[in-house]
Amino acid sequence: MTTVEWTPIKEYAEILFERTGKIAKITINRPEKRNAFTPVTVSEMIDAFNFCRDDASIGVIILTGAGDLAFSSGGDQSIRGNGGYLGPDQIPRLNVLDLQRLIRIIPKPVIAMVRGWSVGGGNVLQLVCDLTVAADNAQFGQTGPMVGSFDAGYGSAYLARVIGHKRAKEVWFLDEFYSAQEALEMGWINRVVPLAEVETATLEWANKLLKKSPTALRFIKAAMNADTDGVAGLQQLAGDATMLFYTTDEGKEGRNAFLEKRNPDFGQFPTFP
Ligand code: S0N
Repeated sequence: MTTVEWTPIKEYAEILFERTGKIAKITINRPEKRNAFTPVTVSEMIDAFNFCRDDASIGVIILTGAGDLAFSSGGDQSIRGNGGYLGPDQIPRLNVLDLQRLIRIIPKPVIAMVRGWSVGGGNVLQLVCDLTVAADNAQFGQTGPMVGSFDAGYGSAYLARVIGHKRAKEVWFLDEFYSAQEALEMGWINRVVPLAEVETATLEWANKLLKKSPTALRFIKAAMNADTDGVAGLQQLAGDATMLFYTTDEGKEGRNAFLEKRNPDFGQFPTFP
């Protein structure tokens, strides 16, 4: 087991946000509540993910929960009001849905590092991460129908894509917990390691990812999203294609011709079969 030095990036109330080299780590820091999240926790995670998105020196993001007992137990039921979860402004929110989208569209790999419970909306966060490395003490489950809630978006429809319809219905209808090994066999997660090795194993994968072409990883992620996310997924893939096109001479010719008040000469550029 190797230990690394984590340097704080920014201070928050309910999360930790740190980095080691090009790897950022976002940690839900409410271990006394099994890392249940509030609208504040979620807003802070959104801020941290957006920071990672803009910072070119960050290549991979790890999402985790503080302590060995839980990745996250989902929405904090003690502040669940009518219509959503209540933060200091008392406006009922389900802002975790915005976070799910952000994890999906951020053009960098996101790895969930799961210790202990991964439950409810917390488990959906694990699901929408690109890869999941779990400790052997991890347990996975959806409890919505038991506590009077459900996530019929990524939590259900995307889960069915990942583990199959019969399994996804079993998970949601029966509200049981599954061991890390069972989750691995279902294709719900990617890797199970002993608890003491989970950070080392996650960093090992993060470092492998850092050696790959970021643009290749970005397009692979966008292409898989395009397949599962409909027009929104296509928009992401198309946006990435536009970004690349802007860097080409052909793309620049259109802009330059407009600014120079002349007709563009696109014929000078090669076409490929
Ligand atoms: C996680 C569990 C299994 C852990 O059991 P364990 O280890 O025995 O610990 P406990 O003693 O039960 O818990 C320790 C302390 O933590 C508190 N706590 C745990 N989970 C939560 C929570 N989710 N909210 C608030 N507090 C929590 C305990 O109360 C205890 O505190 P003390 O010591 O003071 O008593 C077990 O704790 C468990 O089953 N937890 C509840 C899991 C759950 O049902 N989560 C909510 C599921 N729903 C969502 O997550 C909805 C998510 C969402 O935002 C959403 C998204 C999309 C669409 C809709 C929704 C929607 O809200 O509906």
